Amino acid sequence: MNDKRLRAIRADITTLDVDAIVNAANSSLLGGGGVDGAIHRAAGPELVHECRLLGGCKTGQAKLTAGYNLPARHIIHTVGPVWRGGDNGEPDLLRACYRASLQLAVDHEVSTIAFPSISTGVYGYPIEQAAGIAVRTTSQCLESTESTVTEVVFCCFSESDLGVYEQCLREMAE
Ligand code: AR6
Repeated sequence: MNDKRLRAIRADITTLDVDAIVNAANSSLLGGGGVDGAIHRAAGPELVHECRLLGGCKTGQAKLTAGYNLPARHIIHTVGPVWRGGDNGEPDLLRACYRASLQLAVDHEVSTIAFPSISTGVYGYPIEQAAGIAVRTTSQCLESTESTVTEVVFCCFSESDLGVYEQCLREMAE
């Protein structure tokens, strides 16, 4: 299946002019390093004020805030699993992140959305496995629901990650 709504690019996710960007957050939702730190810096201090009211977020779940100073209207914060070898429910939890984020996107009538490569930085999830889950789960979600989403961008930070995502998209198209 060749889903034309999905594509991968190399970019800083904070610069993307989409309806919603997804943040690879931690369960406090109060900021951190990596893409989370970049999003908080670019959105500005009002973001953490809103996040404080949300009461955190469990692994595999997602919560939505405004985008503040970002071009994106919304930020969907999700908490990916920490990689502990792969036998501790990590694939199910990572799938749950994509599902929960896309459900929130539909609930808020989001049309264009960008995901970072959740869990594959500090949290150590192997990129090949994580990218496969990202691409397949997203495609399934768009197929199975009356989705408002017309475009999903997998926003990679490195050239090598982009290569992995492009390979996954090609494999799905075969
Ligand atoms: N735009 C797009 N992708 C980025 C950006 C950016 N500006 N910056 C980093 N990445 P990570 P995780 C990529 O570590 O593994 C935080 O401290 C990065 O290269 O940000 O889910 C949170 O608070 C990698 O490919 O998220 C949590 O404590 C991907 O984003 C913890 O890290 C994810 O790497 C979450 O760890």
